[in-house]
Amino acid sequence: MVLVNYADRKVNCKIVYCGTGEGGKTTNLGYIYSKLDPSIRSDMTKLAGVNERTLFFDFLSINLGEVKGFTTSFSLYTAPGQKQYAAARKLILNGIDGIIFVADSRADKRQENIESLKDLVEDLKVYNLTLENVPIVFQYNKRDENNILSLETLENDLNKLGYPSFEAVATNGSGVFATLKSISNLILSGLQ
Ligand SMILES: Nc1nc2c(ncn2[C@@H]2O[C@H](COP(=O)(O)OP(=O)(O)OP(=O)(O)O)[C@@H](O)[C@H]2O)c(=O)[nH]1
Ligand SMILES: [Mg+2]
Repeated sequence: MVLVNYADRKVNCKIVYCGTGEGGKTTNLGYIYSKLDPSIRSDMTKLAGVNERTLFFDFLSINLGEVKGFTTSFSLYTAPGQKQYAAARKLILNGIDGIIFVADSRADKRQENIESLKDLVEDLKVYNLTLENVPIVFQYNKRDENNILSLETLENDLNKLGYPSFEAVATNGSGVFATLKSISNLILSGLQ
């Protein structure tokens, strides 16, 4: 649910990066942080444990300026992908307006991607949300790796509803802003 403050004419949208462990969610956020002017973004909060794996979430806020007469900001979060952090993963979905599902393109991650999406569908039910009623964009990350799944396989496995999807190499930023812009457009176009 997009938080709209009519008195102050402010809109805040919550976007969560979801997907399998080590798929590149934190890397996406780090790239966005590194490229945006400090005047329009917050500091990046990282709650990471060993090996930089996300424990609870990462957070970055972006001020987009005026959109349709409202001061608009995005709160970007990453969910922890590791299996054992199911509770944190569920909590972070509270109040979301859009999801970026980061899939790991490597062939040996095929099942993990599918399971991660299945878990997401279950977690969304807690908030009365489904893949049909919450905007989602898919990002097929790690396209620079050697043994990767074809786009067709990834689309068939994950994107059955035909949402926008992007190839990415988050480590060099390729596809990162295209993905973010796409979910922003989906959310803002739903806000009439
Ligand atoms: N080759 C390659 N490596 C990547 C890419 N994106 C991320 N990585 C690497 O994959 C590893 C995991 O990336 P993270 O961004 O920490 O993954 P995550 O999805 O946040 O993982 P969790 O926090 O455990 O859920 C890191 O070593 C990254 O440098 C990519 O596009 N290509
Ligand atoms: Mg992470």
